[in-house]
Amino acid sequence: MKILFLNGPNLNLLGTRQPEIYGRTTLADIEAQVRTRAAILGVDVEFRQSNHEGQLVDWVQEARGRFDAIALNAAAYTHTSVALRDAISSVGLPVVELHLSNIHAREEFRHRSLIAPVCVGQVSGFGAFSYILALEAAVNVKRSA
Ligand code: CA2
Repeated sequence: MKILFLNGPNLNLLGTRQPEIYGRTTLADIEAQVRTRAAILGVDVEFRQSNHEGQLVDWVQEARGRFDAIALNAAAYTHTSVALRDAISSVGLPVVELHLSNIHAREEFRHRSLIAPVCVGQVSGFGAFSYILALEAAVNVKRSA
């Protein structure tokens, strides 16, 4: 089984700026943690990050036939991107929405996720552990299908 992790804009800055909100863990640290858990679960993972909406749309489209599920931290595009929502709804793969912070406990504009209705579920608020939970959820969705 192969799970694709996609990360949206500014997540490349994790661990280097605003540690009071996003912590001191870098995206590379998170990837290492996910890889450790993936090995235990016996699944392959691929990790990507882009600041560009179109690139994320391309990656979602291209995942069909190459991956079994997607774990997606769309970052700010969560709240704005109809294009990403349309890509998710047509890819034919389970997509797990994930966030480091609890988007429902933050500013009003973060409460609405345009992608939530086309994802299998949402993990939000557990910091780096949200990625582990999203991995577990994606594997469970596929194994119980
Ligand atoms: O909590 C999350 O994972 C978010 O997806 C993070 C996004 C935010 O727009 C979403 O509402 C919730 C922001 C990611 C920006 O990450 C930074 C990391 C360090 C410094 C600055 C930004």
